[in-house]
Amino acid sequence: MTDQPTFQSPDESSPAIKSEAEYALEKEARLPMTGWQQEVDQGLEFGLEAAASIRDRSIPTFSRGELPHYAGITTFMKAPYLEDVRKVGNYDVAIVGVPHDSGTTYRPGTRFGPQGIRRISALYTPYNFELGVDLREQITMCDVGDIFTIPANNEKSFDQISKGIAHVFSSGAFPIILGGDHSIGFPTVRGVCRHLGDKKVGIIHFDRHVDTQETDLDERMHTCPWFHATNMANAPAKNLVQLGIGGWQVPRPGVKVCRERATNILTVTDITEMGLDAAVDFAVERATDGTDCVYISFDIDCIDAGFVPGTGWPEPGGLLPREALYLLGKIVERVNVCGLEIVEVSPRRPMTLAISPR
Ligand SMILES: [Mn+2]
Repeated sequence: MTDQPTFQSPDESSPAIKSEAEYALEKEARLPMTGWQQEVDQGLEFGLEAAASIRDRSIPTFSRGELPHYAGITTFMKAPYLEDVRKVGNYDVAIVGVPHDSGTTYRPGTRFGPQGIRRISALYTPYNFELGVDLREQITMCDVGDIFTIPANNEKSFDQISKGIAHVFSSGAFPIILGGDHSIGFPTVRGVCRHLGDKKVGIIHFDRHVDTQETDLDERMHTCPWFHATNMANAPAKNLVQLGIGGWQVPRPGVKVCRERATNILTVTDITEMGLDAAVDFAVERATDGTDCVYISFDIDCIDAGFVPGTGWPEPGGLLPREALYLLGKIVERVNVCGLEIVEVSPRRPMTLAISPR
């Protein structure tokens, strides 16, 4: 993505102007097909060769692997289900579900987020046109299933989540976490911090809400993760970046904490007026200042409620999906990401789900 500039301004002295699409076509030609061939071979071995009338002999009798997209067992993007989590370190990336919504202060349902995201992820291929990447060819990925959360007890659930994320992180596999409500942001970061020693982590937080108050309804709810995360020495508040904040659902106790701890907030208007690239610079500079890695917490409600009605606290006025995807894509190119979570997906509406696996 960074090897070539795209959308160069017209200049008669340099006739070789290329669009993003032209670069994408070239990048695809450089991608191998090895992983695809392995999947086909294994499909034929495990799933038996197809009936005689099937002309495409790469098709097995029993669906194995990516195709058809409506078939099969719904792990995330049909990655192999890793039953023995002790072996998670054999993979580059591990998908971890956290079906916890007891931290919700309004609409429950995000306990079904991991299932919902997995289900809709079957719609996606591992290849992305503009990025010129094919996950099947370039990384190994597994789905370790879900953390066993305790529905009536946030604190016990937090302990389970921190232990599970610490296990994945320390194995060397990159954790991609499917929430769950945003209360899980504290125990996920705590899990990463357990293996950071004296290293520091910056947090980049996409959200309409600040999520920085100490307690809400007398407990550590989904309005509270960053108060507690930034109490840890490994996660300084000065490296907390909060993108897309605004509207009529931001609790004043949280705003007071942001002011006292000097977190780094951009509203949606800030982002659109300074421009997406300047917002990326802001986020990267603040999150990496004195830190060793960056944790990304993506609340689906940072996107306008018209696109993502299936969430715990839908709020109008958020980012467009293309803006959020652009910001996320540019940020992860430039920082050492140590974990990524997607939270507050409450799978009631298809569009919320369609955006969440991205
Ligand atoms: Mn939120």
